[in-house]
Amino acid sequence: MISRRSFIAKSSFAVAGVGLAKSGISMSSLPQKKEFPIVISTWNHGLPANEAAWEVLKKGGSALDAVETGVRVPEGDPNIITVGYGGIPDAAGHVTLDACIMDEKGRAGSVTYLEHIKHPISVARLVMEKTPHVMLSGKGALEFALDQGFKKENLLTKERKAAWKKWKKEQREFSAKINIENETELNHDTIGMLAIDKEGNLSGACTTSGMGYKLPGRVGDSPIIGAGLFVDGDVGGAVATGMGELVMKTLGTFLVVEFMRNGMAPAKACEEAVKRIASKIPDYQNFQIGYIALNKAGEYGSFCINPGFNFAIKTEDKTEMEDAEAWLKKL
Ligand code: SD4
Repeated sequence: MISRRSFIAKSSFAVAGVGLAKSGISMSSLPQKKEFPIVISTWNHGLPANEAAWEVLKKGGSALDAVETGVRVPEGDPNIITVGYGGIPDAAGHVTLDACIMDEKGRAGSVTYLEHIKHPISVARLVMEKTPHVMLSGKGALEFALDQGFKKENLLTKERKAAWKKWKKEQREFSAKINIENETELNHDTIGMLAIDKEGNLSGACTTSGMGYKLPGRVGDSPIIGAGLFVDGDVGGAVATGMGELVMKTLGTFLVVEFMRNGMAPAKACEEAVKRIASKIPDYQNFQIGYIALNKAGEYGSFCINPGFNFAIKTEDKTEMEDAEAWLKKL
């Protein structure tokens, strides 16, 4: 189902990492070389997204431009069926998208329940830059996007429509599977990305089509500042993936950043936020949540509820995937 540790070996870390994986120690819980620029993002689709972000960062571009550019890659890819164009629709067959973006100055923008626009992250950025608001939703978000020159498109691909019809015919109900949010059993979900640029500024982005076959009208954690994404320029940032309801009930990424503010390393802060879910949500074992975090010093970390969550890291001398440590040791 998932490659446990699919390094694209470029650094000596890769060799060390295999041994560490066997010993159950995540590399990001160990002291790291602090280096900028850096970009990290969730799941396997983080690798190509990081590459696009890196093109911006290596030329001295801003972290904000980098995260927007990076997450636009899965948004535009119809084969990534949990983000943007080609995303799995809701139970009524509508592709409804959630996204948000935040920078080191504490500026934030978000769109929820947005239909017909391929790149919700870019709309979220314009909400941040061109309006006095943080969040636009549904019809209003669409009207804003069209006013800003975005093109109205059909986001439901032939394949997703056929799969939705089959799902409907079988009269199946919405159900969340750990690590898998689609019937093809591929490992790809929401993309959350955090980057630090050459200047040391940190930004984050998060974008998704949400849980497949969700109830019409449902909005998840991903566009909610403090739930799906939070950045504090003095401390660091965090993003979340998985069953958004658990993140919303615990304001997960805000919590991770607060733990880092109080001195925790990123991996430990993610672990404590997962433990908060475990202590507050009775049936948490049935769901996946993965957090990744990056502090201002360029140290990163992750943690998840169930094994199977991984994330992508890109620096000058590293291009790799890392498995997050899990609170529950077995699926
Ligand atoms: C949501 N958090 O809509 C998103 C889904 C997700 O990996 O992250 N999937 O609840």
